[in-house]
Amino acid sequence: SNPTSSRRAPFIVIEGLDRSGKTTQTSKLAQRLEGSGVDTKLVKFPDRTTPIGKMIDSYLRSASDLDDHAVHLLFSANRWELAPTIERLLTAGTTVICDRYAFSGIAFSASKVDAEGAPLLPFEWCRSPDVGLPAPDLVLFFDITPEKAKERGGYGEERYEKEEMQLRVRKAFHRIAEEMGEDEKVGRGATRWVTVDAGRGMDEVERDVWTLVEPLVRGGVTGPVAKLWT
Ligand code: 2DT
Repeated sequence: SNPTSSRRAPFIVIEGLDRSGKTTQTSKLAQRLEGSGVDTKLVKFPDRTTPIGKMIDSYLRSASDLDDHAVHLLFSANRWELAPTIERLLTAGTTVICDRYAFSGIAFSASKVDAEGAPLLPFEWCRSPDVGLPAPDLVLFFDITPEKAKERGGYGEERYEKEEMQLRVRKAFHRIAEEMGEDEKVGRGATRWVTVDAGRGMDEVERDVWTLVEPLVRGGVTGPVAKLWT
């Protein structure tokens, strides 16, 4: 068999905290790739345009209420509904750049607490519905201190955009970062996790992102798309 026939495009996820500049950098990256002639598809989760995404959107804007378990599963289902498309794109040679993924799914849901401050959803329960999703080849985690985030102006109006919640989310992301960096048992598999200091200037961050992404895109990836946490 021809070894080059199994080469495919990389799946790159950008994760991070609110006010980290994640969305700006994600679209800059996609534009820069396209500008250099790389076939690129930018995706974002939650994808609020699908029927499931519309339920999520309504929940996030507090226009509706949903059980915490139910909305967690909707976020996951919103990824699963796009999973075959992502896999098809990668195999066809299109680089997929993704703004948020399953790591946000865990970090936010596992950070929800009751009136006494006790977690509402166990960490491992939060992970399970996303096990087996297409695994990213690279995750760039945009980390920013609460102080720096504050300097950039207040959070928005949506349900999770509260300081206490954001602090817990950051801790949850750090737990995930540790696992993805070191723990073979959770099956980080082929995914490379890199923490990016997003508290720096926009140009500096952009330079770092490009240095990490460019070689991966140029070289492509060998073998099929891996399954997350398996
Ligand atoms: P945006 O501000 O990026 O649109 O995100 N979230 C996101 C979850 O709680 N679970 C998930 O699986 C995902 C992808 C993060 C809207 C909010 O939704 C949160 C912020």
